[in-house]
Amino acid sequence: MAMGKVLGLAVVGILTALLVERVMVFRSKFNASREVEPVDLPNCHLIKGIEAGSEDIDILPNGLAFISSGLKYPWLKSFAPDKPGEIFLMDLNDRNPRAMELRISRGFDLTSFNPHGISTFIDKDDSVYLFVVNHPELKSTVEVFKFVEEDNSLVHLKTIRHERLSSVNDIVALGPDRFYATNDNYFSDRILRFLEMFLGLTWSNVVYYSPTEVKEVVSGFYSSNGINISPDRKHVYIADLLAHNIHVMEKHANWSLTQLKVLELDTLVDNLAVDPYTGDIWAGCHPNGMKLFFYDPENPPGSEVLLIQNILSEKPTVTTVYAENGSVLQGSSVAAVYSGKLLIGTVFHRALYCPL
Ligand SMILES: [Ca+2]
Ligand SMILES: [Ca+2]
Repeated sequence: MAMGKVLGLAVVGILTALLVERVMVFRSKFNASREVEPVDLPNCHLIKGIEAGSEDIDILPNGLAFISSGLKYPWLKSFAPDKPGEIFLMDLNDRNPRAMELRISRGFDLTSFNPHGISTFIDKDDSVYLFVVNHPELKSTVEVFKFVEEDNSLVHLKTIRHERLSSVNDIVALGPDRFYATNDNYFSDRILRFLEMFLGLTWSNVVYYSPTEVKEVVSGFYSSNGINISPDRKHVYIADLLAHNIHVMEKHANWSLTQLKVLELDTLVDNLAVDPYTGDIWAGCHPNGMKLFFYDPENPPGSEVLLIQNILSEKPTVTTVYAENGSVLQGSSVAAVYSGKLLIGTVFHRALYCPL
């Protein structure tokens, strides 16, 4: 056989081996073969009026819950692709809490509203600010609203755009004008995002934003997703969706972050909620990422809620509070509690209310 043919065959062989290896790593990053062991909670019910997602939920210490709904995002299903997104409010002090759509002040472009991660901030004067990651035309902006409880409305204060905020997934507010944001991918283009995930690039990061300084504070994630802060505001928690873990970071006076530890889990961790009273972390997780990203109504993505206690200790406790195969709730992305009531939100499906 000619030398050229042998070489050609060797090259094809090596490329095939590399591709097979890539596919296997990709499948393990997406937990492609995992099926959930169901963990049931009694007396849960689906929340009326939420049909096209409840990707992120943030509950104020007084029991008012904000819910972002209607996300349209590359590689993700939408049940209402032509309907603008919305923000719902639920008062968890009510005996039978209902989800009510918040009115948004005039002058804000509602038709392209595509809300994703959210975060609240309570100022010294008790003003409540709601920060919302928005994807108008699939770009990334952060919208800052002031919540006016008297008339159930959000007054739009400003739109923040920045080249470092290129593919924002979630944010955690640090003040009325500053936040940390996760960029879940380096690329925002649909095909390039797929390649980024397929090749296993760790180009995803976390950015600090303020009016005077914008900087990358951590990088090297496969896909940084949910971000939140401890009640004493000393530690920041960052979920890496495709690495199946949560990074515990120490926050410094200049807003830089250094890593204290990483908690490894067997699920794709999405948003993180922190109980303001106990400091417990509630994680909305995707047991099987393949079912989430390649949606099949016959075999839908399931839901999984983890409760993480004493994360700073030697042995944090991880409890599966709820797990389900998608016959009730598809693609849980967030879980948050207030006074014995649990809300579970999803990327594009419905939302669940569970008394604990
Ligand atoms: Ca959030
Ligand atoms: Ca998220």
